[in-house]
Amino acid sequence: VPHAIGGSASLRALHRGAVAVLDANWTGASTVPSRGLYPHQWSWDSAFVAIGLRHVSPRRAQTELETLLKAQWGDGRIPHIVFNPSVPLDAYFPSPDFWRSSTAGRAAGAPRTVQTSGIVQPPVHALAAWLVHRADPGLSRARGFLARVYPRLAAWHRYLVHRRDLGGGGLASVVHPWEQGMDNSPSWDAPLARITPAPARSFRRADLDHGAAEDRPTDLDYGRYVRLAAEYRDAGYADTGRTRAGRAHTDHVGRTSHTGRADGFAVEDPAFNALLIASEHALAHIADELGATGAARHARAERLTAALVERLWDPAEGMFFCRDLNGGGLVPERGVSGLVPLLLPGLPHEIAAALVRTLRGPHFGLGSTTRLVPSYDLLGEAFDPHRYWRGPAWFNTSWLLERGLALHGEHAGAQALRRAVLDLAGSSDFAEYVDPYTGEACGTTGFSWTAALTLDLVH
Ligand code: 2M8
Repeated sequence: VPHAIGGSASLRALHRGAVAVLDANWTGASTVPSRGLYPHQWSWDSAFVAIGLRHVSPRRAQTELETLLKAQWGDGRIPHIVFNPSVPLDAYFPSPDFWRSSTAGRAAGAPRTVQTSGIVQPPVHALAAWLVHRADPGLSRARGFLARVYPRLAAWHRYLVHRRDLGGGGLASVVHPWEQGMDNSPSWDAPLARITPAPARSFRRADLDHGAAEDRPTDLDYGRYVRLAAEYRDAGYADTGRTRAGRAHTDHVGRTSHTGRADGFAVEDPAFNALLIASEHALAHIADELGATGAARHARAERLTAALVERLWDPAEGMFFCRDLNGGGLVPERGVSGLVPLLLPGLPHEIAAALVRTLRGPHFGLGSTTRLVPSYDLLGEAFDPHRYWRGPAWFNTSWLLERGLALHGEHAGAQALRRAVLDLAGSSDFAEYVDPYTGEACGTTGFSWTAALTLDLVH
C-alpha cells in the first residue's frame, strides 16, 4: 500500500468504504452501478468494476466479466445492459419490453434466455480480463478463465472492427450516444439535432425518481435517445445502411433501403476507439499467454492507432475530436473523450506531449483550476459543472488519464491525479461524478466504478 493521501489509516478507511460499496451493489453474479438509478448490469461499468474487484476477490472479478459475456449476441456484440429479471420493469427506463432483444434481435443472434439492450458500450473488457488474470494467474489458469473468455472477446472485437466500420476508414462507430457512454456530451448536440425526438408522453423517465433533474440529461435529449434506439430496434439491430454512403450502397445492390436521408446517428469517437485499441493490445497479451501469438493483434492495434490519428486528430487544437459521419467532419467541441487516447502506448511522442499540454491548459485546467478532469471544455458555451457529461468530472476518465500520464512518463502529474481521485472519492461518498472545481458530489453516491477504480489506485 502506497504512502501519502493522508496516511495509511485513512487509506485503509477508503479501502473499507470502497469494498462496502461493491459488496452492497453485488447481486450474486455481477455488480449494479447503483441500486437505485441503475439496477441492472452495465457493460463498461462491469469492466471497471472487475478492474477494482481483482484486488479483493479475483474470483468475483472473473465472474463479473463471465456473467456479462454470457449475454453476448451471436454477431459478437456485447449488449450495454443485461437485465435482472427480478427487478420490476418500471425501475429503469428503457426496460426489456422496450428493447425486445430476444425477438427484435433474433437475426443478430440475441440470446433467448436473458433480456438485454441492443446497443453496445466502450470495449474495456479485454483490458479488464487481462488485468484480472494478472492479479491471480494461478486461479485464472485453474479455472481456465482466459481460455473461456478469449473467443468471446475476439468475436466482440471482430464485430466492432468489421460491422461497425461505418465510415470505411478503419475505426468503429457508435450509433447512439448511450453507446459511447458520455450520454449528453456537447459533442453529440450537432449530430443529435437532426433527430426528431419521440413525444415526451410516449415514455416515462425512471431516472428522475433517483437523480436531480438538473444533474441529468433533459427531456429533449431523452426524446432523441428514445427515437434512435427505437429505430435501431425496428431495423432488427442491423448495422448496414446507417450512413449516407452506406445507404447509397444499400440502394445500389437493390436491398430495401431507408429513404437516403442522413437522419441517423453515426459517430467515430476518440475514447471509444482508444479503448478498443488498448483492449486489442490486451487481447494480444491474452493470445500470447494462451500459447497462440499476439503479433497480428498488436499490428491491428497499431493500424487502428494510425487510423485514429489520421481521422480524429487536430494538431492545431492539440486534441482528438469526434467525427460525425452524417454531418461530415469533425465536431468542434472539446470533450474529455478527445484526451483519452493518451492511454495508448503507440501514440507518436508529439501527440502525447500535446495532449498533456491540453489537459493542463485552460480548457481542462488540470493542476491549476480543476481538481479532477472535467468531462467537457471549461470555456465551452455548453459547460455546466453539474449536468452529467457536460462538465462534471468522472472517476473513470480520470483513472484512464492517470494511466496515460504514467505511461508517457508524466509521473508527478499521474501521482497528483491519483491523489485527487482518492481524496474526492472519499469525500464524495463514492459519487457518480463531481463538480470539477469544488469536488461537490453530483448524481448518485455509492457508485460502483468510483469505488472500484479507487480500489485500483489504492493498491
Ligand atoms: C449512464 O448511462 C445510462 C444509459 O446507458 C443512463 O443514463 O441511464 C452513463 O453514465 C453510462 O456511461 C453508464 O455506463 C451508465 C451506468 O452507470 O449510466
